[in-house]
Amino acid sequence: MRILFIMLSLLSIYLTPVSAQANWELSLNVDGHELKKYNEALDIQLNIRVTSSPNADIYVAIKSPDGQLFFLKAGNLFAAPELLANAAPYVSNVTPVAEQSGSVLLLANLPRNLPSGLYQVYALATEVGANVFNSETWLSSLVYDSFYFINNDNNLPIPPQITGVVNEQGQRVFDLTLQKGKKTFLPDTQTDTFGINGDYLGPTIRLSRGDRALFKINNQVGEETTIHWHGLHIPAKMDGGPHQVIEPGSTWQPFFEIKQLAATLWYHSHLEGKTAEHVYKGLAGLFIVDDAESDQLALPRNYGVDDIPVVVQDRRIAANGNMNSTLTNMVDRVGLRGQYMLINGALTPTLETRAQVIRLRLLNGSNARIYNFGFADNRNFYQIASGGGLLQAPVAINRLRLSPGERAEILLDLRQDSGKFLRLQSYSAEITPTTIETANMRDPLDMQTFDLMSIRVGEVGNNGLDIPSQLVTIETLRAEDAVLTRPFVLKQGMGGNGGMGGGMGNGGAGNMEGMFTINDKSMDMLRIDETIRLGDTEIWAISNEANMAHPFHIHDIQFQILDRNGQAPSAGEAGWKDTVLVLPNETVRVITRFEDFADPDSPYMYHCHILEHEDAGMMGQFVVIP
Ligand SMILES: [Cu+2]
Repeated sequence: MRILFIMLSLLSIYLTPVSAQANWELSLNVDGHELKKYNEALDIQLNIRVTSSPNADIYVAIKSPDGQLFFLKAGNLFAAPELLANAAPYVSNVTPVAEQSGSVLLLANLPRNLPSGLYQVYALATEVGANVFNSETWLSSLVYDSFYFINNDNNLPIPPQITGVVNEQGQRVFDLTLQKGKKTFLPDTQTDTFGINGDYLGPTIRLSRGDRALFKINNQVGEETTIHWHGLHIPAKMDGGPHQVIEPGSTWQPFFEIKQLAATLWYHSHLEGKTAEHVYKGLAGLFIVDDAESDQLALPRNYGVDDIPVVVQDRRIAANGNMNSTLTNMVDRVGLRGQYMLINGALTPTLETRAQVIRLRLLNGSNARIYNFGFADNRNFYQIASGGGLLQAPVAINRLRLSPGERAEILLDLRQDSGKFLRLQSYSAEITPTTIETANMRDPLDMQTFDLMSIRVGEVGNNGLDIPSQLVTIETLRAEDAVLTRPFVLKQGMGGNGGMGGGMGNGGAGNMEGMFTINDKSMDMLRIDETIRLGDTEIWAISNEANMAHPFHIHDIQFQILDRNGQAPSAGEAGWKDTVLVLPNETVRVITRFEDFADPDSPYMYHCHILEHEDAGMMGQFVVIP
């Protein structure tokens, strides 16, 4: 039973109580969990106790998320009511009985056409015939309960986890089929998609440091594509970038050993000029690496139970289900962003979990949108890993900014939250002034807070875990060990074919080819931009001279941030990373060591991880030579 309280502040705009005589004592209870989903039951219980007469009018009203007040009206107490937009007693002239209770509203299935949000329920007893809006004769206090409604019944899908089948050579063998699919994102519609061993996205690949893996990647999407292993430290020939094209109908068989720390990585299409379209359609999946040290830590590790993959993607979906990735206007220069939030491929879903410490592995798998994660109750959570591995210790935060391509792992302490629900949101308005300086390049969500998913906490769990105080020791790369500092200047121009001068004209996005550059150059598959000696430690100084933020990704290696405009990185960024967001007017210096793999003939990529920018040429190539 909820604690009842007088809602003077909230309801004072509707109701003006003067003297509560408290002869009548009401209590309200919305039965069950605070969060109700489409198709679930709603049962609003009213309990009435009376200490003395007179008769009363009982009012019960529901306030919907859009602020409308609806009054329940029934012939008798606990009979099925009508809902009226105008003030009316639920039941008039009720004769006092010592105590009675029952349902005032009982629905077997909540309909989908109700708006999502908080529903507030109120009850009150007044003198018979009193006008509830200006009564001076309340016979009870105003009582209140609430529930939160989500107008879908999507549970968070958990991508299947695969560990491969060991062959005679001791390799773990993975069969991946890139295929066309159809998927229902919006109710009653179908969307044409690409997927990996499924309709949309792919399985979570799970391997440990020291494992040797062989992938058999069969391309059935009907056109060329690639699969790149984002964040993996592997030979350039196995990297799956633009040079490792998989022809339609053929099978690419990369193999490599896992030679890096435990981390949440991912894989996705990386075809020259078509990365955005292919990832948007669904060619992506998670790639989780474990190691002996991380296996020893007291962290949630039960995949899909207390260790939850969370792939966040926004999508622009038309009412008929079509996912259109055509760039049309000034806003689209930021990259393709959509109004719908898909988490693991489901529209703003709900994770059902237990009241215990859980781990979320967050991947910003969007083409262009930057998220500023937080919870609606503003609670703290604990970042335990950046993209390339665990941090030294959990970092308590209530906001986490992740740009496209970046990952983070967080712990959520739900031990006291049985029966509650959490809403994971993006507090985008808090960061957009720094990430998109030009107001007319912002989309409607950029200056808002919006829901990504909810978490419904059930019974107390039994994983017995706490928030640890320490995690791992990170080897710090030292600036004085670097043989050089390589500058990378990110710029936005008018572009060769696109932008103001050509393409769409009139400030459209149109063809953005050449609009965004690195060191004044646009990607050329035949040009090697940087040559690096195997074993060298280098500083890369990435400067953003454009008016929007660009996430900079380097293949092959994990780096550490030395500084942002001379300032040491935040604790959550003081670990291994392969993608870093660089704000306008910011220079980020990162340091890394190029180890293990040299191949003068096969380049690795570095690029902006806004996929539309990458496709438009904001990418370069480096080789590591012996
Ligand atoms: Cu960019």
